[in-house]
Amino acid sequence: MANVVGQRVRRREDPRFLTGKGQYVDDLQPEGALYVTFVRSPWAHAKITSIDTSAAAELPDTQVFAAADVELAVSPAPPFIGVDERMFRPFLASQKVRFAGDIVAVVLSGSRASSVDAAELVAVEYEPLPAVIDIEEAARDEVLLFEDVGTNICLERPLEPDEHLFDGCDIVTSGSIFSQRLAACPVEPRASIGQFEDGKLTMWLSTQTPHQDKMVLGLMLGLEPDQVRVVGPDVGGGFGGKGLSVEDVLIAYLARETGRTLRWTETRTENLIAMHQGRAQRIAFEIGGTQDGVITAMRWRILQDAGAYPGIGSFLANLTALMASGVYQIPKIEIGVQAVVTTTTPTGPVRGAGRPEATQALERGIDMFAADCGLDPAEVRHRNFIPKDAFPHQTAAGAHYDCGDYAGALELALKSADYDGLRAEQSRRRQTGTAKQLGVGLSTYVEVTNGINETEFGAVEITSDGGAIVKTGSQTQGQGHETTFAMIVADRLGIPVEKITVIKGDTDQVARGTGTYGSKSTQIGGAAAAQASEDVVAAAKRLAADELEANPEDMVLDLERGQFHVTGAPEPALSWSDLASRLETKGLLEELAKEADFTAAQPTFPFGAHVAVVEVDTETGAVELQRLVAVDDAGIIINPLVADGQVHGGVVAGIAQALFEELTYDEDGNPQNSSLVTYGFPSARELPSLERIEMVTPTPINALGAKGIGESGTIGATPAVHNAVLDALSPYGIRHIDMPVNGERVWRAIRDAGHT
Ligand code: MCN
Repeated sequence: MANVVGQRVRRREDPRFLTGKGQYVDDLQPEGALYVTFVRSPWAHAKITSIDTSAAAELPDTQVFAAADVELAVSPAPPFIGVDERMFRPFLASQKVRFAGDIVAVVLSGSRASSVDAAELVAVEYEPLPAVIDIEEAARDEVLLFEDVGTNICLERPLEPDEHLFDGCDIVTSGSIFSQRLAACPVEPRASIGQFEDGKLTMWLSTQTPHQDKMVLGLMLGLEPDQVRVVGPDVGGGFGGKGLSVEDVLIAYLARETGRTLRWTETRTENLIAMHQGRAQRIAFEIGGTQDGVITAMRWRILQDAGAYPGIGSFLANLTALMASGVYQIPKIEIGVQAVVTTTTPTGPVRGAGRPEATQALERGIDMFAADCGLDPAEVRHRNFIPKDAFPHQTAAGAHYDCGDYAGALELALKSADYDGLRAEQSRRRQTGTAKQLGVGLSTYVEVTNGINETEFGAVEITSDGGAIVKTGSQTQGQGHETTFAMIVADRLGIPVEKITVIKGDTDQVARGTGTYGSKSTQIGGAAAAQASEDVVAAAKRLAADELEANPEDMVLDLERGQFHVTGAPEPALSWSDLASRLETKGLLEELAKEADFTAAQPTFPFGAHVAVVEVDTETGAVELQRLVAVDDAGIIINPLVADGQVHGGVVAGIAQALFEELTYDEDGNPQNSSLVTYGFPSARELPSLERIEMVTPTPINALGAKGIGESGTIGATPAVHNAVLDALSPYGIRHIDMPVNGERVWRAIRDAGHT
């Protein structure tokens, strides 16, 4: 049963999901639980003058808590971000609210309906303050969110501009890209259940990071590690949005305080307002180079919206800065980073998390620079690629790339898309003057996975029937780990996938872990499982040798048959089940259980090239995406079927940013997209069939040769589509339209250019 890696094995978890048998937090239905409703501020920025919970608390089986009733103070931002602690988020706002959605009280009641009714009775008086939703305005510090801090700037890496940076350049192209605010929008919203029994807290969470959640809950509640258990059952999507939230900590705390089991499942509206949001970053860029398209210098000023309380969202701008050089050899790069607080929902990671922003600015900038040089955008990319033989490669932005073949990826994408044919069709349409103009957009990208180079845990144990159990610190939210981790182990043990069980997401069952984000699970969690498998095989060879009275050095594992025998003598042989049952009788089966903690030497850098083809109706502004050709190289692919799914999902998210999705606030800070009617989540109707082309450049960084694939599509697709729309409009002299480049924006741009 060896060599299953690389095969299109169907996801083992799908029958469960497709037949409605998935077990999500809300399915757990604990007996006698109280339902939690959070009372949230309707104001973006206001002083709280009074909170009266008495009417609500009079309802039967109902309890109400405001800031004065809880000992939890603030939710600290991770220390590595370096945020001023006066900007930490209070669990319950008491003096001031800083976004529409800030929590002012928590209601616990016997039913979902009575909990919502009671929340309506909590009377809060506010004294409104001016909202600040625009990042440039926030940076001017005219309206302050934290008066005692005296500035809205929460993180800064100042730019010290070199006035000679562009000396000698024939052309300096400048522009600015706003990567608009997005929602992670998992199909399953956030949900948690908290229970405190016999001195132990158990939290069932819809989460990406059970072990980290356990650690933080312990710290916040003053509990020892053996007093906290986090269980992440099936998770219906996370997309970067699901870790331990302030809501979860409040539920844990109140479960302990009240002695009652508490449950919360947010509504879609609550999810779109209160779960952290992504992107919300502007990059002002200058790209300088020669007339023949060689880039020699670049300057970026990054301004990141942290939302009301700075956390990971502000830190992500550093990841953007790290990836500024992209796939290009740019000798001189200068970057300044600022993050500011605004009276909006706090920001955090959403699929791509900091890297899409870099690719969007760089790839749009390259197209503009190519236009200024009068050259084809593909040609300019070719003139600036880091060559295939220059790896490992350190960029001027500070990234250390493992391996790559960027020119190869673009060539493959152009050939697959028939680039020359597309350009010919484009010029034919331009000549005929038809309203339906064609746009062809390119993007070549490199991204970083396992970006902060973490360690992941994996354990493998042989069961008495000769099967295996894999325990992993990674936590699947739909990525298919139950299949791919079993495949990784199957290939090393020679045990069929069907006999391998993957256990994840329960801190009482899995010793350690970091969780799933940054597309790192396979390259570190998978590598840990592979390492543990190899350690099991080494132990098994020694024990099989004892059983067969042979020399351990002479033992081999026949991976096809899953049997141990002496080299060159297939008989006598011991299968895994023979060996396991013999060891079990001797009380030695646990010798076939091994743990590994895998740390890589550095992150990996997946890359690729996307080509988008759009048809733009120049009379109505309507944009129709006709083709999306995606070449994504994540090294050795464990399961191409799963990777296809990851790329499809990722590419759709990328297309959605370019064309459809955007979270906005009105000038008073009211969220404008609090349902899926007003948030432009696309459906299959808006999308063409995607064309995925695999390219494989194995990484030397781990034994699997694997890089991450979970976010690549999101990073590559957006600028390809954005560039395609602007390519269609280039004859009108239109150089920029903000994303999402929807029909209205395109129509306005054409009108403003004097062409309607
Ligand atoms: N894989 C593979 N070969 C590789 C790399 C990965 O076969 N060379 C497989 C993996 O084994 C895994 C899947 O592809 O089954 C994704 O693996 P990986 O790239 O390691 O990423 P993670 O498992 O760490 O997933 C995280 C990534 C992120 S950061 C977001 S956001 C995201 C994404 O995955 N959120 C998702 N994909 C998602 N897919 C679903 N369905 N739901 C989400 O919330």
